[in-house]
Amino acid sequence: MLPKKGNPPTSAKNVKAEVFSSSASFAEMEAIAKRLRRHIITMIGKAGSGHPGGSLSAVEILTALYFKVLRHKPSDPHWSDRDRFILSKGHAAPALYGALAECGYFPVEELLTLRQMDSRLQGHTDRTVTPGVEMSAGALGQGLSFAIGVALAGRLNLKDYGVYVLLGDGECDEGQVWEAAMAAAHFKVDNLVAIVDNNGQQIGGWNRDVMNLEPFNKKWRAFGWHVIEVDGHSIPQLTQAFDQSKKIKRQPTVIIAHTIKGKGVSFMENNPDFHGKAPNAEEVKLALKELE
Ligand SMILES: Cc1ncc(C[n+]2csc(CCOP(=O)(O)OP(=O)(O)O)c2C)c(N)n1
Repeated sequence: MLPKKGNPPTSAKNVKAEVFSSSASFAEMEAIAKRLRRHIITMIGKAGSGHPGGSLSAVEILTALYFKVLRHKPSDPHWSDRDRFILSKGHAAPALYGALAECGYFPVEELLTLRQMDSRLQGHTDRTVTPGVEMSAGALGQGLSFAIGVALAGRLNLKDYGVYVLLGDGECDEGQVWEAAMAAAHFKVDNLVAIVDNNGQQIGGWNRDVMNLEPFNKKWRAFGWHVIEVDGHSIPQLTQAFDQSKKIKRQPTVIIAHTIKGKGVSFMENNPDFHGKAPNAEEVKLALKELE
């Protein structure tokens, strides 16, 4: 099934029918971030499976992008001048679905169909069914390469769109990430921004125990990238970093966003058990109470 073009906006409060403008205040974006966390807990709890930890850590990054940085049109997901957002860590699909629904790509109520048969919202992203999803993902390590292709296509087609790609830090264990990092610098892909959700953990625990990435910033710099480090839960710092990235020419930018896995729910924070486990009914209740 092909994605439906021009889905009508939903009842969500922040929906605008045309190009999103950058008018949301920081306070409004913080409120949106809280709603995204509630969506993540509710939809994964209902589905009975999914990845809460790495979805919750990415919430402010997605909020800043979708409500401040990206030029996009929820009423026309295929608009050719849109900025592209590519979720390379495809298991964080619930966070992306929440942001897309809040923008009006599809109804917020549809979030409750996560992972059901025939739902447009599968456990990992599928660009052929979900309005607003740019890449089918789930096999880690591929999004940066994909994003370079999209960015170079923009350059060839004389388009001025930006390409933003979100990677996990554990995902950066993949060799393909570093081949892509080399290629982006070599081809001076300056319409590309990579964001690393640097929550310090992956599926099997702390990165420092599984595969140490440090000195992470120096690695990116050595590969020819402009590096910015921010608190990945600070929407002001994130938006400032995205602003700065637009001024960097003839070099790709990476934003290393320091985050907490499971952010916002005390018993999920820094708890690898909730990497890929759904909260049970009691845990959903507790989590939603914390997110009031
Ligand atoms: C190629 C590939 N290998 C293994 C997996 C299984 N897997 C899913 S999530 C994950 C950990 C990813 O860690 P990270 O990128 O840090 O994600 P986050 O902690 O932000 O959820 C792994 C190994 C996968 N999806 N793809």
